[in-house]
Formats: sequence, structure tokens, C-alpha cells
Amino acid sequence: MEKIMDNKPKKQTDKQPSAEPPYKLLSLRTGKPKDWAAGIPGVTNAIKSLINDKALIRGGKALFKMNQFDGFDCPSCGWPDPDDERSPIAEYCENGAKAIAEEATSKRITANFFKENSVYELSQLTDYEIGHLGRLSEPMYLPKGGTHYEPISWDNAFAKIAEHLNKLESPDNAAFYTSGRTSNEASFVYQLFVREFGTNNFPDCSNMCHETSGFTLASVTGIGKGTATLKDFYDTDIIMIIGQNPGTNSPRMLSALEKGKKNGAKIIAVNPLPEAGLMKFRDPQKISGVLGKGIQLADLHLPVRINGDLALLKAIEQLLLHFEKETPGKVFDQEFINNKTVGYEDLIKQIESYDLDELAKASGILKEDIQKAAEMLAYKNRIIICWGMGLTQQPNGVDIIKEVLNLLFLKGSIGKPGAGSCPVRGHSNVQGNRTMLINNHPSQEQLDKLEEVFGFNPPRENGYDVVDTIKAMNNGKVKVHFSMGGNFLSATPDTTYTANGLRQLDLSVSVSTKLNRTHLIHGKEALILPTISKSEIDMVNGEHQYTSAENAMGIVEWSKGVLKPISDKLINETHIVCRMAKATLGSKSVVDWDRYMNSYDTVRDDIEKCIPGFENYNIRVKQKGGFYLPNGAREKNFKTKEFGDRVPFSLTSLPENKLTEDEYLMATVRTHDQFNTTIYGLNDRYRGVYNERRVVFMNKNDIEKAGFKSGDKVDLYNYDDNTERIAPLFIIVEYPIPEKNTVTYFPETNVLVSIHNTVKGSNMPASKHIKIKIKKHNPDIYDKIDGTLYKRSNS
Ligand SMILES: Nc1nc2c(c(=O)[nH]1)N[C@H]1C(S)=C(S)[C@@H](COP(=O)(O)OP(=O)(O)OC[C@H]3O[C@@H](n4cnc5c(=O)[nH]c(N)nc54)[C@H](O)[C@@H]3O)O[C@H]1N2
Ligand SMILES: Nc1nc2c(c(=O)[nH]1)N[C@H]1C(S)=C(S)[C@@H](COP(=O)(O)OP(=O)(O)OC[C@H]3O[C@@H](n4cnc5c(=O)[nH]c(N)nc54)[C@H](O)[C@@H]3O)O[C@H]1N2
Ligand SMILES: [Mo]
Repeated sequence: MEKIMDNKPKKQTDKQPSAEPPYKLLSLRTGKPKDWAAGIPGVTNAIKSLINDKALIRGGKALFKMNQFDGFDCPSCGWPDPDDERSPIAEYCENGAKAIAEEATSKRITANFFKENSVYELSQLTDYEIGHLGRLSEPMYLPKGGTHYEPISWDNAFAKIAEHLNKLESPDNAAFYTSGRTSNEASFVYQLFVREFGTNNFPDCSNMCHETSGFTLASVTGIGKGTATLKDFYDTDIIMIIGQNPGTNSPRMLSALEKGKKNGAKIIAVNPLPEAGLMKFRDPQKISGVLGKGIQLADLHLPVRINGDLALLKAIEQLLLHFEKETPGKVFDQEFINNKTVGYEDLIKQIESYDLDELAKASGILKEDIQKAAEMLAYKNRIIICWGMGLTQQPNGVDIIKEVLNLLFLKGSIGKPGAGSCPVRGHSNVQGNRTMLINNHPSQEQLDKLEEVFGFNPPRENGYDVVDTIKAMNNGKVKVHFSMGGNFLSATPDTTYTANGLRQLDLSVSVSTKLNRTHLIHGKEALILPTISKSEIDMVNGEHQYTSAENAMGIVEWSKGVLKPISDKLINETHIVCRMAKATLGSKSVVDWDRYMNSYDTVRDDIEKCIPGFENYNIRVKQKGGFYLPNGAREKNFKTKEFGDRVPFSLTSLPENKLTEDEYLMATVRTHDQFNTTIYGLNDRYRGVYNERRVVFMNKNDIEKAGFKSGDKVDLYNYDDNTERIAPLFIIVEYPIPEKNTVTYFPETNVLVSIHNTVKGSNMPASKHIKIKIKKHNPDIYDKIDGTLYKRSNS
């Protein structure tokens, strides 16, 4: 592959690779935000992605096998596939097609490419440009003081890892990250190796995603998962969608919503933004959907203020209480409340104590509209509440989700058909990773089981999560960081601080399909280990292996790739773990790693021994549509630590959310053209933003009050914990968003998220609740950033 930069600096060691994409603007075009999702542009854009990414033949072949009973699981989101009928042509969405285009591209990055381009030079590219260089095709090593990655053999790579791990003072000086795509099989062997090695340091993408949901659900209902299934959506009365953007992030959910609506369901959308996918849907896989006007989705949109959800939910509960008093027993499910809950009287007292006007004001929603929501809910009891990052990434996200559960419990809307909780998971196997024990705070029973089955003593103390790993890298406690997928640098908060931590590592290792910025902000030595993707054939001993994953609703299903791997030097993730384990633990290990490498059936047999719900795993996983994992809460069989078979009503308190005159709250979201840190394209079509990512959405009145106009260039600042954080050069876009609220895209604004701005209880970065100031762009700002960039204090 050719060189990508002409003006190669003479002495590259002077230059620090950049932890952020370059601060440069493209040429922004804006249009009216769309009020409907999918349809013809969805299909044509899917095909366009394949062409642009040189993936037409490979990608086209893959698309037809995606999400089929005998195919592979879409690498994009975790929304489940229907278990009755699947479209014979294709069961995918526009963003699933983009995901395939990304990984099925026929472009490759070779050793020669790394020879031609230094790490520093690569860091000067945008994330979009880095992603479009192609697939990683052989293992690469960056020696101490090196400026360029060099090829390395797999054996030598594993020897390097073993050498570093074995010379650590304590196994706790290493951390093992997981992004949510890793299969059940690879996840299980991964955690097994890490625990036999001796640590529970398992930061994972859940720590930035649904940890808040898992934590809250586990403590309130006894299981850290939601209860609603796909079937529940088809026959229900009300679906509330809070802080989640299905049109972009789980487009296949729109088909379920459409089916529900046809059967009479009403939808209430709670979101500061009028997201297209919450408004109307045209099914791209049906002629009627493509040509017709589309189906109305939300019957009521409540443009809540950022972090106004708790006040809104309390207001709804107060109004429902009025109805209940008028018609006792008709609004609240008194039977469920009596038999299955504790704390009802206290909750009612609290609800009564609020002033409705104040709640309405805090939520940013008109009283009339809250009344409408309460009326829609009052005499219905088949209610599903879905939520996403809009709730989990709030500092008081645990309280907000507790209030969601209060509402469901009052209505008895749990553990019956057409009702329940639905945290909409992100990555395709993020839920399976946890079930497979990728968990920095495993239960003692889970560890006992590992000990019983394998005979080694797994470490018993909790390990580091993402935020604690970043702190530990900065204060020298973590020296080796291993990533199973993902893009740790760009996905995590406080980019400068995180980069500072990564640079102090002795060794950073990434198992990856594509190059990303984490490879460029590395430890003193670094390894890139390329692996096969979900769509590729995993051949072991001449036998086509399959893997399995658990979707967002707890169904385990198999997945079998269809494409020839992009290079014959790729190794699958399970083998990478086994070979790393053999190299590191040697004859000390009590696990037969070769057995696992020879057949994934044996991995599944051992999963069955250790984890409840996987009886006859190897047989049941091959059933059409897979199998459900047990979920007590779904049958009203609650098992909570404090209250046994009852669930508690929670008393939560309202947040303060005080802002000064020049402060705004900022939520970071995804565009329609990205998958987390992977930037597929530069548009955010549904929101009417084209060819630019460095934009800040603001309310018209705020723009005027601050003396700006739409299109102005500004710099964004955050001053948490007395540190000045700067994200320079953004363009103001006037948008229908509540006053004092702003929205930007991540990863560009992660630099503004303090490592201390976390969710109470789950320790997740609160990346939808960032206090910012907005100032006119200062062209001299870069000197200031360079000056302060790497001098941040450790804490
Ligand atoms: N195409 C595509 N699909 C994806 C992903 C992707 O990046 N691209 N990522 C995957 C992953 S890992 C995940 S976790 C999911 C994420 O999917 P979502 O949960 O939909 O994630 P976000 O886009 O971060 O934001 C969700 C919504 O929260 C709203 N919001 C912000 N603040 C608040 C608030 O205070 N209250 C309320 N009610 N709403 C608020 C925003 O306006 C936005 O619409 O998607 C998964 N699927
Ligand atoms: N400010 C802000 N920050 C956020 C969020 C937010 O809303 N706002 N969202 C958070 C959320 S919900 C999440 S889940 C995290 C995501 O954090 P991560 O999961 O760490 O990030 P991704 O961007 O999904 O990872 C992309 C990389 O994964 C690798 N990859 C892709 N497929 C495979 C595969 O099959 N195998 C392997 N080994 N590697 C693969 C590729 O190299 C690619 O570059 O980001 C979080 N960060
Ligand atoms: Mo996520």
C-alpha cells in the first residue's frame, strides 16, 4: 500500500502521536432534520457503503447470510432476530450493512504499509481515514522507542506477552479489556485464562454502556437483565422509549415497533431530540414501506431536558396516583403490589410530597403533555419501557432506572406478556460477555464454580473497571493492558488523561480487526494482533467452527461466518487466548488449552458445567432460533438479597442540575454514520447534518442570548475538578433541543468528560451529562492545548 503522507517529519521521535483526531473542519451542510427513518435511502445507502468500502462482492455475499438461521450474527447491535419468520432475502438494516462493509472490505493494511507510515503520521489522520485503510492482516510489534510498527511472528508475539505478564510484581498489574463482540466461546476461555493468571481486572465496554442498568436491575429484581422479549412488543398497549435512538442504533427494533403499533400499541418517546427513528418508519424490506408514507411511531414525544427524566417519571406517577384515587384498583396493580413488593406506602408518601409545577419545570415538559402521558398509561397495564444511553450515562442513572422500575411495579407491568423492562443493549454480544463471567465484580458462587470445575483458586477480590483501570494506569499500578477488541483510548472519557495512562504502560496489546487510535497511543512496547471477523470462516483442523452469542433479550444463538478470511495470517480470538495462556502459564496451567483449540464443542461443554442455563449447550444452540436463558424476573420469580421474593419500591431524590449563566449541559451521542468509535461516514442524515462531525447542537434562544449565530465557530470547555479541558473548533448548529442543553458527537468530545464525572453506583462515565462553556473560537487556542495537553495531574 502507498504512503499516505508526503511531508514526513525528519525526526519523528520528537512528535507525540495525537490522541485526538485532527482539529480540522470539513465543509458543513445542514438540512431539515428528518421525521422518518429507513425506507429507500436506507437500502441504497447500504449498497453504497459496500461499493465505497470495496466490499461489494464479499459484503454482498455476507449480507444475505446475516441474521439467517444458518448464517452469522450481525456484528452491529444486539437487537434480537425474530424467532418465527425471517426475511429470506435479508434480515439486516442499513447500519448492519455498513458494519459488514467495514469488516468485509477487500482493502488490507500490510507490514509494508506500517513500514512506510510512522505511528505519528498515522495519528494525524482522522478516525474516518484510519478506519478506511482496510483490514489488519498480520501481527505487528512496536519495539521500545520505535516509530514504526514491524511484523512479528505469532509465536514471538505470544512470547512477548508472556514475558511481560510473568515479570509483573502482581497479576493485578495487568488489565484485560473486552469490547462486546467477542463470542461466548472466546469470552469464556479469556476470563478463564485471566483468572488462572490471577486477576479480576476486567474493564469492559459495559462499564461505559449498560453497567448502570445491570447494577440497578440486579439490586432491585435479582437479575441484571431486562424482562421483555420480542414477542412482548408485538402485543402490548404502551411502549415507552426513553433516552434511546432506535432509528440509528437498533434499526431492526423499528420493525418490532411497527408490528406492535399495527396490533394497537401506543408509543411514548422521551428524548431531548425529535429523533427521526422515534417519529415515523418506512420498512426498507417491504414494498409498502418503501413506497408508502410510512407508519407513525411516537404518539407522544416528550422533549425532556437532559437529566429531566427523573422529575418527569415522578410527575407521571403523581398523576397516576390521582387516577388511582378516583378509581381505586383500576390504575395500580394492587395485587402485584401486595404480593410482590415492599415499600409502597413510603413511595406514595414521597410521590404526594412533590409539587407538580416544580416537577414539570425540572423535566422541561409542559404539564399538559405530562397529563397526556399519564392518561395514556392510566388504564393500561401491558407496558414496556425501553431505555438506552440517555439514562445509563447520567450521574444519577441508577436512580432514574429505579424510578422506571417503580413505575413498572405500580402498574404490575412485569412478568406478564406484553410488559416489562427493556434496556436496549449495544454491542452484539455485550450481554453474553457478562454471562460468560467477563466481570470485574464476579459473585463468590460464580468463582466457587470455576474452582470446583477447574481446580485452581480464582482471585476473590473485585478488579478494576474501565474508570479504575485508567486511574491505575496513570498511577503506575497497571503496567500491561490487553484489549480483546474495541478502541479503549477513543471510547473512554478524559482523552488526555487516558492517553497519559496508556503511554506509561510497559506493554499494550490489541486484538483487532481494524486499525484504530488505541494502536497509536501505546505503551513502551505494543502489539497489534489481527483476528478474523464474525462474517469470516473460522476453520479449525479442516472443520468449519461456529460460535455463539447472547442477544439483548437473553437468547443464545449460533453464528457461522461465510467469507474467506482476508489474510491467512489471522487467528481467531479463541486461539489467541489459548496460545497466550499456554505461553504465559506453561505447564503450571491446570486447563487443557489444546483441547479447546481443537474444538469449540469442548469449550461449550465446560461452559455448561460452570454457568447455569446452558444445559445441553451443544445440542440446543443448533436449534432453529437458539434458546432462552433462564430469567426469574420474567416469571415474577424475584430473588433479591434483602427482600427475598419481593421487589422494593425505591425512594430516589431529584438532582439539582444548577447551571451558571454561561454553562450548558452537553450529551454526547452517535451520528447515523458511526458505530461507536468506527466512523463509517461523515453525515448524520436523520438529523440533517452533512459532511461534518465537529458540530454542537444548540437551542435558537441560547444561540441568540450568547450573542452567537448558527454556523459560528466555537471552542468548548469543561472545568470539572479545577482542570481546564478544551475541545477546539466546533460549529454551532441550531436545533430543536431544550434550552441550556447541547449535543455533540463522541469520540471528538470525550476530551471534555472528566474521569471523575461518573455514575453513582455503576462508576460509568456520565457522558450524557457534561457541563460545558462555549466560547468564540480562538485561533491561538492550539498553543494553549499543546502547552497543557500532557501535563495533567494524576489522581
Ligand atoms: N449504527 C449504530 N448502532 C449502534 C451503535 C452505534 O454507534 N452505531 N452503538 C451500539 C452501542 S454499543 C450502544 S450502547 C447502543 C446505543 O444506542 P443509544 O442508547 O440509542 O445511544 P446514543 O446515541 O448514545 O443516545 C441515545 C439517546 O439519548 C438521548 N439523550 C441524551 N440525554 C438524554 C437525557 O437526559 N434523557 C433522555 N431521555 N434522553 C437523552 C439522545 O438524544 C439520544 O437520542 O447502540 C448500539 N448500536
Ligand atoms: N462520550 C461517549 N463515550 C462513549 C459512549 C457515549 O455514548 N459517549 N458510548 C460508550 C459505549 S455505549 C460503548 S459500548 C463504548 C464502545 O467502546 P469499544 O467497544 O471499545 O469501541 P468500538 O468503537 O466499538 O471498537 C471498535 C474497534 O473494535 C475492533 N473490532 C471490531 N470488530 C471486531 C471483532 O470482531 N473482533 C475484535 N477483536 N475486534 C473487533 C476494531 O478494531 C474497531 O476499531 O464506547 C463508550 N464511549
Ligand atoms: Mo454500548
